[in-house]
Amino acid sequence: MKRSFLKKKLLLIALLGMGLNSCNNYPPTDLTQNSIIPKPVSVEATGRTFELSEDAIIFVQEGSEELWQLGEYLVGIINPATGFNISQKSFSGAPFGHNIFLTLVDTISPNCAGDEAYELTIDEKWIQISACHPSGIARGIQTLRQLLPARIESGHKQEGPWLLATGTVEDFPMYSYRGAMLDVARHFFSVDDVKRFIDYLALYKMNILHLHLTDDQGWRVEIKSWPNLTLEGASSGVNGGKGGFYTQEEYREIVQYAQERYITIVPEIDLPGHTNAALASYPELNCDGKASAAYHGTKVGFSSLCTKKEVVFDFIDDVVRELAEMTPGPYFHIGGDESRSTSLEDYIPFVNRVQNIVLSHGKRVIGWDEISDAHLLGNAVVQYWSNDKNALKGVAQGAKVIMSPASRAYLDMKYNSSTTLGLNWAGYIEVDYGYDWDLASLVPGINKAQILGVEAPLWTETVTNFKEIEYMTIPRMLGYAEIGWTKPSQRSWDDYKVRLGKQSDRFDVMGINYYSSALVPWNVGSEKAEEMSDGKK
Ligand code: NGO
Repeated sequence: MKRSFLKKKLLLIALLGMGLNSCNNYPPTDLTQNSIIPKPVSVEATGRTFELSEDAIIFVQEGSEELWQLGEYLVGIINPATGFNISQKSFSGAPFGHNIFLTLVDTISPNCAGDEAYELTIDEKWIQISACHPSGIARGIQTLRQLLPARIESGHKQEGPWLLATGTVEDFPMYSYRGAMLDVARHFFSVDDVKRFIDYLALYKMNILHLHLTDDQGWRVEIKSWPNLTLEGASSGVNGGKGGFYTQEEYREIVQYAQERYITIVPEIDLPGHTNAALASYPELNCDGKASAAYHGTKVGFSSLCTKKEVVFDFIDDVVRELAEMTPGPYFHIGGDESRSTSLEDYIPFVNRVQNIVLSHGKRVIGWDEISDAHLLGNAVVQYWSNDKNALKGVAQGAKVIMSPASRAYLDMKYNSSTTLGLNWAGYIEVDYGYDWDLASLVPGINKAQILGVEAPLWTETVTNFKEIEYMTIPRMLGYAEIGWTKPSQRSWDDYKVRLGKQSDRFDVMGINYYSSALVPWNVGSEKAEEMSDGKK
């Protein structure tokens, strides 16, 4: 009895939702009325509707293992909520039937700008995602996902129909590095938490997850040649947090999960400061040869590896080697920030030597903007977070810059004075303030050609669980995704806030604990979505 009443109620709500929608776009016929984030380069509508039905097949162009895996990923997006049993098959040739096609081509319109360019065509009969590289197909799949009704995000069967407006999306990113950072050192987060975070990045076409793996409060990744790092150094956390670490197997699992979503993991080992956890694990890394005590506070700048000892460089070489072996991406982050207990005289040769170690293990160096004091080698990258002069010094040495200005892009800054989580040393970052700026006009002297992209770091001194990660990250992260992808001339807060508001249905179905800023016109349909998530939130 109760069940059928609930069913009827759901149906009524669904019909009501459709009724509300019919005023604007139901059934959907106008693809330009989409709410895609990041905003695509171009969207053209052809005025009709495609219905995804249970007899659809995902046809994957034959001969590409990567495409086959992407087909599998798309099946995983579609089947749970539709209740369909769609499968994938290899094919070559022109699209037909009511199917979805993933196709690699030599060129697309406007061109194969970068590896992530794609073209999505929704015909009345079929859907096709074409790209020059599998990474373009991966991004196109996320666009298709965003065009499907929000209830596609539900892990269990929902009522259809599954309708999409027809037309074409042509798209490619402005910057090649678009990411977020998760500090797993101050508070530790499980492999499942990291995977969920990766899922959120993927949905908005971010392609980098920087993991801040070590700090004063904890060492979070197993290094087999230096076992005490995790036997001792992983058991602490801020305010007596229980700590934890990733075994090498778990780290590889994270890397692979990210890779399947075309996201690169950037591991960071913060050096020579922010190293108390290492100094507590191995006395020989300290200048006085005595192990330091575990640290549970939140002060910065008090620790330093003994930069004059050879054993310190043996240690770094082992750590970089083991991590580099498990990291297929091109980057290795050496930290380098706030080394207030290391004199500049010691800091410069130290950073120079560490860069060589990283290069010898085949990786490209990234460091916080302070590393520009050293002689930057190879194609080092400077991550700008607070000091314009440092970033400019890096640029003067030919380095590329990742833009992570604390006052605009730190996910741990409070939204406003009533936000309970987070810090405010760099100011408050409301959703509009986090969105409304441009990478290439923030620091005079640093322009587009010198910028690799954008990264939004989430430091976790005050963030203790995944719900809190969500609250600080969503919705600001979507803004950084768009800043990195979409040309400034195509972006405006007034246009963005409407598209952002329409994401709330999706957030609700996904059970995301987001910050519902009063500046955003959140979607009126969200009540319906909440019902469908079974009150998951
Ligand atoms: C700084 C500091 C981190 C803090 C963070 C807090 C950098 C690069 N170093 O950013 O250790 O956790 O601020 O906002």
